[in-house]
Amino acid sequence: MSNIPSDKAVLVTCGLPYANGKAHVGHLRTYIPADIFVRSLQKNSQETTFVCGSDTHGTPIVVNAEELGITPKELVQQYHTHFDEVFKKMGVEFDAFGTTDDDTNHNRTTEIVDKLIEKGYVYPKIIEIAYCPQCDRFLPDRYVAGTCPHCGEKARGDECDQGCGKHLEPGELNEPTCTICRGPAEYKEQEHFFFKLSEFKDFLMEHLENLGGTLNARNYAMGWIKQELTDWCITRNLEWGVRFPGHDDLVVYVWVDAPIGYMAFTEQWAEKTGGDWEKFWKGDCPIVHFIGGDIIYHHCIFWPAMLKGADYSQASAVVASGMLKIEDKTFSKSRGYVVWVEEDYLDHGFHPDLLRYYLVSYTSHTKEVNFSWKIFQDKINTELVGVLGNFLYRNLLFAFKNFGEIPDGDIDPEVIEKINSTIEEVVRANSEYEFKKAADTAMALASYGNSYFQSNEPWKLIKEDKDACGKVVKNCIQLAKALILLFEPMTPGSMEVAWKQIGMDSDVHEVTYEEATVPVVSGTKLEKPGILFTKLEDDKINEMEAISSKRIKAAMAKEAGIEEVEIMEYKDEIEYDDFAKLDIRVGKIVTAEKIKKSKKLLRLEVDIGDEEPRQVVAGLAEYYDPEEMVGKIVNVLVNLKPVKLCGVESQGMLLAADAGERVSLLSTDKEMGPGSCIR
Ligand code: B3M
Ligand code: ZN
Repeated sequence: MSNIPSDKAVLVTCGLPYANGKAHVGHLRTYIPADIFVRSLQKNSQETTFVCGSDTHGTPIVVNAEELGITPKELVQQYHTHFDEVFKKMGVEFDAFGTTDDDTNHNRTTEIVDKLIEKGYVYPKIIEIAYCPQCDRFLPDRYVAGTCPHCGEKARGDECDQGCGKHLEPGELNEPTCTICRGPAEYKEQEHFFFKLSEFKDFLMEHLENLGGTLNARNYAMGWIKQELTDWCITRNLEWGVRFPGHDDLVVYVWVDAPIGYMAFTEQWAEKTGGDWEKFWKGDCPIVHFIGGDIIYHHCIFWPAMLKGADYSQASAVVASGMLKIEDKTFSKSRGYVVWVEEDYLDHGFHPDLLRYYLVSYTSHTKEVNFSWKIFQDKINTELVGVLGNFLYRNLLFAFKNFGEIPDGDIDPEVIEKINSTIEEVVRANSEYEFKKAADTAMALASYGNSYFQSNEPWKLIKEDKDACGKVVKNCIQLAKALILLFEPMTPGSMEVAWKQIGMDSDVHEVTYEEATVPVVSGTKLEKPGILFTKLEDDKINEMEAISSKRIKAAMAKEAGIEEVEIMEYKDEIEYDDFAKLDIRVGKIVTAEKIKKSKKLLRLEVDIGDEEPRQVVAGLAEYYDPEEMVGKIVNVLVNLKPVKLCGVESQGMLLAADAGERVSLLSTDKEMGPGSCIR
C-alpha cells in the first residue's frame, strides 16, 4: 500500500544486520530491494535519506565473543567493517551506516528510556530469571535453552526458533538449561523493568490501520494485537549494551536500542551533511522500514509504541520481505544451505548487478525467493543478456559502425508514448513495493526496443535510405537512454557504463526519469560499445553448484559427527572380467591378537567356511581393539597371494572403508554364513 506523499523527503531504513557473522544472500534479500527502492524514488525526483547500521548488542554477540576469546567490541568491529564493505561492493549505498554502540545511539536510547520512565510507561517487577548455579550468573536470552511454553518445541532464549516462532519473555522457558556449562539452570527472583505495552493497544490498532508498506506486515501485526498485548520486559543482566538508567547491573534489551539506531543513524547523517533529522522523527516526513519477514512483531508493535510513548513520529510504512531458499531448501547456515556474498559470489567474479536483478525480479517482494545457480544462470542469460543487453549492444554497435555518432531524425511519438507509459507504470509499481512488476515493466520496454529494431530492418535501410535508417537508429538510442535510466536502480554499475556508451557525460545516478524523453542529441560522438552483460557459461555454474554441494555434504557429515571426506580421483575403467578375478567371501573373525613387533598389525583367524580358519594379518590395530573384533562378520579377499608381514603369513585381506582418521570394516547387512560369495 502506498501512502508516501511525493513532495516530501523520505527516510528509508533497513533492518540492522547483527555484527555477528558474515553477509549472505539472505541479508541481500532485504537490502537490495531497499536500495533499488531508494534509487527509484530519486529517479522520480524525490529527496531520500537511506540509513542502516550494525546491530552490536544482545546476548548472541556476547556468547560468540566469549567463545572466540575476544571482547564483544572487537567482534562487532570486525563484522561491522565487513558489512560496510560488502554493501558498498553490492552497490547498496547508505547515507549513513553506523553501529548501535556509537555514542549517538547510547545517548538517544538513554534519552528515550528516561522519557518513557518519566511518563510512567516503565515499572519494576520481581520476576523469575534463569540463573545458573554452576556458573554463578543470570542467564539472559541465548544463555538459556529449554522448551517453549506455547508449543513445547526446543527453544532458546527470547525466541521459539524451532517451533512456533513466538517471542519469549524472560522466565517463560520450561526446563531451563545453561548454554555455557550445559548444566541445569534454576529460576531466581530478580527485579526487572517492564514497558507498559498493554496501554498502547488502541494506539497500535489505529497506527496499523494507516500503516503503508506490504500487507504481510500489517496483517500479522493486527492479528497479534487482537490476541493479547502483554507488557514487555526491557532489561537484561549483561555488561554489554546500553545501561538502563540508574542500574549499573542492567542494560536495556537489544530490541530497545536496535531500532533506536534508525534514529541515531539519521542524526549521524544530519551531522555529516547539515541535514535535518527531526523532520522525520519529530515531523511528518515519511519513514519507510525495510525488514525481514521474521521481525514484523518488533517493528509493528514494540517500536511504534516506544516512539509514541517518547513523543516521536512513527513509520509510515513497513516493507517486509519474504524468505530466501537456497536450491529450494530452507536457508540454513548449519546445514550448508547458504550463499556467502563474498566467498561464493563476488570472489568468483560475478558482477553485483546480476544478483541485484535476480533478487528483485524473481518474485514479488513478500514471496519466497529461491536462489538456485541454474535459475540464476537462466534468468541472467535470457533476460539481462538476451533482452536488455542484446538490445543495447546490437543497436549501439550498429549505430557506431554505420554512423559513428547519433544520427539525425525525429523521435517517433509512439516511442515517446511508450517510454512515458513505462515510466509511469514503473513509478507506480515501486510506490506499491511491487519491485518485480517494476523490473518486468522495464524489461518489456527492452523487448519493445528489440522488436522496433527488428521490424524496421535498419540493416536493409542503410543500403536503401540512409536518412530513414538514421531515424530508426536515433529512436533506438532514445529507447536506450530511457532503458538505462529505468535500469539504473537495479543494475547501477552496468548502467553507468551504458550511459557513457550513448555519449552522455552527466552522472547517470543523479539524472531523473524526466531526462528519459529529452531527445538524444544528433551529432553526439559514439565510441565502440563493449558488451554489458556476458552470458553465464555452464562450466562456471557447474563449478558453483559443486562448491555448494560440497558445503552441504560437509555440513551433513558434521551434523552426523563424521569428518569431511576427501574425494579421490577415479581409477581407470575395468572390464567385468577384471572384477571377476577377485574372490571375496563372507568371513567371521574367530581370534584376534596384536602382533608384538608392530603398532599397526593384528593377527586374525577368520572362518571362511573351510574346515580350518584363514590366518589374515590386517593393519587395523590403530582402529580396533582385538577383543572387539572377535565375532565380527567381514568381507575377505581370499585369493590374494600370501605375504609375510612382521614374520607372520597373511592369507587374505579384509575389506574396509578408509576415511583417513577412521576405518570401518565392510560387513553384510544380513547375517550370512561364512563362505558366502560376494559378487
Ligand atoms: N539485528 C536482525 C534480525 O533480527 C536484527 C534486526 C534489528 S532491526 C532494528 O533480522
Ligand atoms: Zn514455541
